[in-house]
Amino acid sequence: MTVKLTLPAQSKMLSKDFIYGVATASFQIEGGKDARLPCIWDTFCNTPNKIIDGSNGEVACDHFNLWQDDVELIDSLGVDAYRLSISWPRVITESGELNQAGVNYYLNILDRLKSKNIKAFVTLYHWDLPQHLEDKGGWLNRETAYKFQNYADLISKVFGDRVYAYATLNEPFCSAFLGYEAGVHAPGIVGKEFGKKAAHHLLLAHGLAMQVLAKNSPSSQNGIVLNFTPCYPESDSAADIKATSFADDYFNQWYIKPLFDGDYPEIMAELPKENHPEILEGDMAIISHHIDFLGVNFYTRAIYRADAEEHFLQIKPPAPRTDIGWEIYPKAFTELLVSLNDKYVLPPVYITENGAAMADKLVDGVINDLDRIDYYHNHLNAVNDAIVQGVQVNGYFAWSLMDNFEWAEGYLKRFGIVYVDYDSQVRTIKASGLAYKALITNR
Ligand code: IFM
Repeated sequence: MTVKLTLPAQSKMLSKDFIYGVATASFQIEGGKDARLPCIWDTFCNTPNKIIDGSNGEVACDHFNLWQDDVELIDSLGVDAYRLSISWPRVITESGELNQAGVNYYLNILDRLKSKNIKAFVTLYHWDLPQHLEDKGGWLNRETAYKFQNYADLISKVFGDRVYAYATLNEPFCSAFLGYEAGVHAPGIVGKEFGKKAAHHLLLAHGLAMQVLAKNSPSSQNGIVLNFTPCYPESDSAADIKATSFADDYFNQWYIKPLFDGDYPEIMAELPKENHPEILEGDMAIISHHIDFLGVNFYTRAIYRADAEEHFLQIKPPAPRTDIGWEIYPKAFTELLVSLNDKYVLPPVYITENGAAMADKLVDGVINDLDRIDYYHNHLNAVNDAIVQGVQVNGYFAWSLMDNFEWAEGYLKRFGIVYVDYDSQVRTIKASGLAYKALITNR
């Protein structure tokens, strides 16, 4: 097991130009619920049996009150950048205007980051859709895409030059598939006929937001963050390979191909008509708006076999696995980046999330998470291998700055490089956080 994060001496990732950061998301850390409108995750948390530990985001890491200490904490890690998300229901009123108190909250954070020379990577949508929009159909309603454009327009005007990079959406796959097809995330809608419709409106929202970001904030890097779970066949049988390729198109390529090729994968023709999105003339041109960067989130891979009834069947991930049950397989990270680079004409890539949930133990005030250090070491080197093979990766963000509300898992899974005691809200930097800091500061 590795106890240090190291990279080959000649690695581009050891240059000072390579951006290292930590990432969070509004609903997962902020709390401060009374100072914003309700969102779909508030409703989902209040629905019995949706969150494993029955918890919610009302307090979370209390970052709403503790943000100044948290910015000091971020600074103390020596990072170049901080990736945060804006809570749409905190900054926009029900009638679509700015809520100045909410805006001020973020202006203060952005100004403090700037004063410390920490680049702000702002995500506009990390899943906390205002509930009043869900009440009108949420991402199944095309109008939501235009509401998002209005939000992006207003907020990018007031943020001015405080933002280094904007991501429109975080992981539209999760919003669309987990939220509107599998129903395991908010708003909890189940049905194959909904997922791709929601996905189309999310991607449309992305394209519409890109239009206003390009106009209001031409000097920031403007793009999107996609998550990928690369698909591998269980065997080299033709049937397993075909099933795996279908799964890859359904879960991964569905979200990236429209951005670069202006088209959905060909498997659309194999999906029942009632599952198709409604695509209006001009939509694909909006969706394929130029992006300055692609954010890639990677955690694990998935293995598939052919199935007589469904197109594919995912098998149980083999060991080694993290505490959330995801297989640790860094080679897939390299192969993913190289294959995306082969398939598409990519802009520069940022690894906007990578990390591991581990069963951390706080012993005598210390969290000796060697397993997480090992994970980071192997995944950072996997990114380096992709760079060596020609992929332009400009930065890497650890998920996450600190333990937080892990969606349907509640507070049971810890992804932080900083430990959070949820009773006292005391933060303790884990061994992985110290190792990350050493890597960054020793460059
Ligand atoms: O915690 C999430 C994050 O909000 C989005 N990407 C995956 C992380 C781990 O599940």
